Amino acid sequence: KQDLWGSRRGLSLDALKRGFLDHLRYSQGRIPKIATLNDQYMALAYTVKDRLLHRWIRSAETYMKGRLRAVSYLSAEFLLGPQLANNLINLGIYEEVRETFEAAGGDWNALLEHEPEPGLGNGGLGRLAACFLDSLATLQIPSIGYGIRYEFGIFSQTIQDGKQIETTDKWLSLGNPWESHRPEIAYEVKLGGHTEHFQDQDGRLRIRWVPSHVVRGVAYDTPVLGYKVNTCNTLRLWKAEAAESFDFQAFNVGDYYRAVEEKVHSENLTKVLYPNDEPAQGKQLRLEQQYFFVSCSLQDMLRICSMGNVSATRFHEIFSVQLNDTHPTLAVPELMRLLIDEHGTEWDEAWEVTRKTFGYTNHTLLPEALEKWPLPLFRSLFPRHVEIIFEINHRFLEKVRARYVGDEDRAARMSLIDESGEKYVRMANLASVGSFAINGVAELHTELLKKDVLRDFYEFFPEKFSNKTNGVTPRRFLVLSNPRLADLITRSIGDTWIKNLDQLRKLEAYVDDKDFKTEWSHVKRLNKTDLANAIRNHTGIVVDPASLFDIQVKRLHEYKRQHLNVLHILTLYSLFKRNPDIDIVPRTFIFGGKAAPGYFMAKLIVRLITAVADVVNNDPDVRDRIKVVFFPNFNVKNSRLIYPAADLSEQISTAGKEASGTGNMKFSMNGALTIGTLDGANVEIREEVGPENFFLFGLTAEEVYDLKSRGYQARALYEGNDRLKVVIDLIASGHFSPGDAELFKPLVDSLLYHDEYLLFADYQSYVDCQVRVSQTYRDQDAWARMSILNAARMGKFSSDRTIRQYCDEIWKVSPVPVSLEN
Ligand code: DL6
Repeated sequence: KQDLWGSRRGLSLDALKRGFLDHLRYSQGRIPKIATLNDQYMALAYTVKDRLLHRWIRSAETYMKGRLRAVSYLSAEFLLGPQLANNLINLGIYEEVRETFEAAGGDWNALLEHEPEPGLGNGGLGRLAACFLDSLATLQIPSIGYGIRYEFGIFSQTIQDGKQIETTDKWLSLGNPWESHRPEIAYEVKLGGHTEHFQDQDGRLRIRWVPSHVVRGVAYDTPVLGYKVNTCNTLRLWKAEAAESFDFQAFNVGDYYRAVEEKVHSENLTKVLYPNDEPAQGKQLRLEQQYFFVSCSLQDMLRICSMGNVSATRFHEIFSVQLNDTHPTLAVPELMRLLIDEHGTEWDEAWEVTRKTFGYTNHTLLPEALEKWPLPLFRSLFPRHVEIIFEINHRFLEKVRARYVGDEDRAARMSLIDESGEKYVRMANLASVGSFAINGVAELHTELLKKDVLRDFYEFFPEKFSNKTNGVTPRRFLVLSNPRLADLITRSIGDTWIKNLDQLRKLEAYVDDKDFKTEWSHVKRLNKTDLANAIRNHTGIVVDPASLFDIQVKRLHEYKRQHLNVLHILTLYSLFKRNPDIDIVPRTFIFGGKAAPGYFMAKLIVRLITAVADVVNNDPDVRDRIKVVFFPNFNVKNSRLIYPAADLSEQISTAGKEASGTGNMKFSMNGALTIGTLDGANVEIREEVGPENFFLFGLTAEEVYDLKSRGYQARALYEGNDRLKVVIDLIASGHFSPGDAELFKPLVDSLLYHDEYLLFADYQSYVDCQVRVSQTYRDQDAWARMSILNAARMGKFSSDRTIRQYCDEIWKVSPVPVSLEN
């Protein structure tokens, strides 16, 4: 027995080896001699998962015993990234396992490369949710993440003939060793139909929802281990299945195909993650997804309450539920429905419970990204919820009208229903009314929410609002991604920084230490060489690791202004064309990121980057002094090569548009310097690292607002700036699109005649700032100093700090250590 336990639980190399060989034999049915890379990966993953499950069971037992208050994080996206290395790091056995695997002749890098990326998110919002799970477990907070088990995650991107091509992401095709299917944890989710009023045995008026369609949600659990603690929490993702595998009536009359149609329709529900930046209206399936996962999750939480003999009316005492943006907002009327219709709770009490349960995090200031759903669609899917929303709205607007007598405009703005034309359900209003706490994700963002997007709500209930600046986990984004730098830091200041990132401040003592600086720069050079090799493998482009690596990786969006970066590249290019001998600091411009498949302008920007790369990289006048690369399929997995290799991080969104950004934090943590606007969390990063260690340019959010209200004329700026004119004319001339001079016309026209995101207004300031970047880079010693100071001052941007603030100020939950002893 001891032996068996050893191979399942032990952390000694001997126990791990036995576990691995057992899984190879009994889970994969292979002997080492003929094991494929996939067999090796699966066997090692199962070996690690055994250790996780041991901790998971102990965590569940501890939580159950104490009837503890827990956090439930509802998110339509969890962008986890590969699990194996992260779990080994959190177990504290990464190095030993790597060495042993390699000593036995295994190819460790190939093994890590083999692991598919669970791309269950679009970008920042989904990755933030994954960082939060890591921090919650590391801080030993009882918590559960609830989301959707998409069969296909975010699409894979390839670049063909310079264009983005999307292919489906078949992340489950080789099996997923990390998840546990829990067929016994399943719930029915109703859709469509109508409601009926009836009297119950006690003569009370009740409402029953008679659906037209029922889907089953089945749980798939992934263990989430904290760093060097025994806490192992759960990420529970729901998969849709048919409630009945056949419509027997249809089957009986011989209509076999109609019978399976129902099954196919149900299973479609969790087939695919929708890319954001696409208009949501009309996407019925997406709305169904949102309801599906919140209904399963709330039913699950109510089951957990009843298992602990806690009545439904004490739900809010057991669970603090965070809505990650508005996607899970149907949880508000759904909890009301479950309490009133299924648990017989009176309205007032149900509302009290609901209001005390939810917190709402807003992640966007872009008006077009604020979700609203056509009322007719909403009613056709959720007839009961519409009744509940109308009642919430009625009671809420009574209070608004009582406070602001005669201010009908305000009432119309705050209404949960947009009635200005076609009727819509406003999800941000519903989330704001149905939550006890509302937060933005960076100081500036929260201020702008209060001043603009949610201003009426801030005036109505100011006490609900607070800021929680985002953070990222240093385990994945430093320890795992940048082992060389992590090792240098640990050798210098010890390893306490991994759990307490403020400790990085101790690095400041080394900024004038010559040897340390040499080592710091050496690490960067090695990381750049790794990235240069990957670039050559993926794109065929050869880049020089001695050049300044200037990197912009993030989703493609006009507000993020990848095309402003291109305008700078073309400014340098035109200098080379005028004087090929000009002395310019060699740079490699690296882009990465996906464009939403239906976002024409974003895809055109990808096209422009690759077209510029083709010309610039091959122009003899440039003589390889600048290179442009579009790194395909940027994701969590390959970000491991990218953040550690950056000299310069591009954070150049129009001020007031980026809610926070988290890439900005990942770059600085890895010693990149930032060129950026005063937008999102850039503002706080600059405050922390010091203005002298940050390359600032551009208009402030207030100046953007003023300029727009004065009437912005982009064309006048173009006419008045010779350099800008040369660059725009070069694009417009067809220089980068031989045979199709009109290719970039939509982009050029949108800049000349509209320039919504003020590229022209910020152009000169950006180009001037880039000159300062180059001048600084010429002094490698000064650059290394600034790089060290950036990393040293990143303590604030650990997601551990963010989660601590959520725990103390919103969720009111405390750590619960888990012991492995019974
Ligand atoms: O809060 C996480 C992340 C921020 O860092 C980004 O600035 C913001 O753009 C992103 N927001 C979204 C919005 N999606 N929706 N809704 O992804 O959130």
